[in-house]
Amino acid sequence: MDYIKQRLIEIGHPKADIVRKLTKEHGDKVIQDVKMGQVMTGMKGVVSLLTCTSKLDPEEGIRFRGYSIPELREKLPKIHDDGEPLPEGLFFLMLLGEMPTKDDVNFISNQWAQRGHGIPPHVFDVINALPKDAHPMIQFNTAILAMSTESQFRKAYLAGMDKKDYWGPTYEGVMDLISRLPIIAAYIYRRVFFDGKYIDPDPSLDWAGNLAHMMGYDSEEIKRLMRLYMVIHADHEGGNVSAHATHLVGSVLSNPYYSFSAGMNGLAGPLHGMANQDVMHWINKMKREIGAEEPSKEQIQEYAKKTIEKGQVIPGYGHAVLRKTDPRFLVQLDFARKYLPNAPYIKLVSNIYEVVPEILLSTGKVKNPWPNVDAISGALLTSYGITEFPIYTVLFGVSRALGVLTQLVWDRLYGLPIERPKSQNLAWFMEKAGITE
Ligand code: CMX
Repeated sequence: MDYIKQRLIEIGHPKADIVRKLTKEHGDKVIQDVKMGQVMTGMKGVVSLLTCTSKLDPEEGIRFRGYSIPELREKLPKIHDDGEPLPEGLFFLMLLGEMPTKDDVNFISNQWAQRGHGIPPHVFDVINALPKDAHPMIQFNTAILAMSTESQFRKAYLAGMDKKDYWGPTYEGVMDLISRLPIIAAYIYRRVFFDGKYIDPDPSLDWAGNLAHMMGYDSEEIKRLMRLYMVIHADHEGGNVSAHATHLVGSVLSNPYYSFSAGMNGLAGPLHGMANQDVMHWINKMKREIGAEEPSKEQIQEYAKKTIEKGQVIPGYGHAVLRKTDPRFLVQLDFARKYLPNAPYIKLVSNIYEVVPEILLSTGKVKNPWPNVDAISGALLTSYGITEFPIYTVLFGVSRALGVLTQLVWDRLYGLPIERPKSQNLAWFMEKAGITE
């Protein structure tokens, strides 16, 4: 058994005892009242999930095991001192709750490099059977499901396994799956946009650097961007759709591939991860309709107002939890200002940031008028020549695997049971409200 699994046992088993104690000895404790409005608006604010990998504060934004994004940028191991943190380190931190050393990061990097070779050939056949113009998220998710033939969890379950041991084969599946996602993502990218001219992984590169390399980008700056991108999109607590869907499906002991695939179906929605490409569509449509490469702030204002009047959302703005500018937006802006001070799309995104919040506020209903992670990520990728918008959500998905699959390992370490909230019909809610129609 490798030292990470050993450490998971040392840390995880006492925590699983606490979860059992909370259930058995404190199960009747009331922790929260739930309001009618919370149920009707997507369970906002209802505490109903146990997640330790990250915590989202409405004002401050995300913290991963207690560390903010600026702190991660400072403390997580990097390849170059002035570079960006390695996602391998964030995975270690989320998994074990401990800041990794360079050796820890190298261990994970090597594990993923080795395990990446194990993609069975039928997975590529399955991708190739899809039309080339099938959205990359369809191809990505189909490949994830096709890879579940490799699931060690199902084999171990059928062989007969103590409940306490479920986390072990889950961890193995999670490590395999994460190692293979960049290869799958790059394969889809090269298949759809570069006539199937594939690029082999470079064993000397880290996980995110290799993704950039296999996509066809070898500059150090793009690799830095990819590392940052993979870190900031990795996790956003347990209640976001991709995390919650992964957890929900995982709660019936579906293997990590099925569980993650559920999360990726959720990520493909325009109100979640698909927003990153919708932002670019919105910007380009605005440029076309206005007939200007660099629309003025007044023109952006007008266009944003029109979008709202048509009953549409402005992609990249708003959030179900956040009530301030997303720190994931700010860190990307910081990166852009350092490396791409004159990029037209970054200037445009900055101008949009200056005018759109006021317009959203003026609607009187938008709870958070500020930009989220998706408001700028596409502009950054585009500025580096990665102009194929449909791949953006796939990149988000590769990163999101780090968080939601770590959560899945912990779900199994804690021994969490099947998730089964209660639903009621409309008459029940009307009776509670004391109304008849
Ligand atoms: N543009 C226009 N209207 C918006 C808006 C936006 N960016 N954000 C919210 N609103 C509207 C909602 O549609 C809702 O309108 P109705 O009352 O008419 O239904 C109203 O404002 C209140 O919504 P809210 O409570 O502020 O926001 P929700 O928690 O319901 O939704 C989110 C959050 C992210 C889905 C929403 O802000 C949105 O649609 N944003 C645009 C899409 C986007 O950027 N999604 C990515 C989020 C980050 C991610 O997961 O990747």
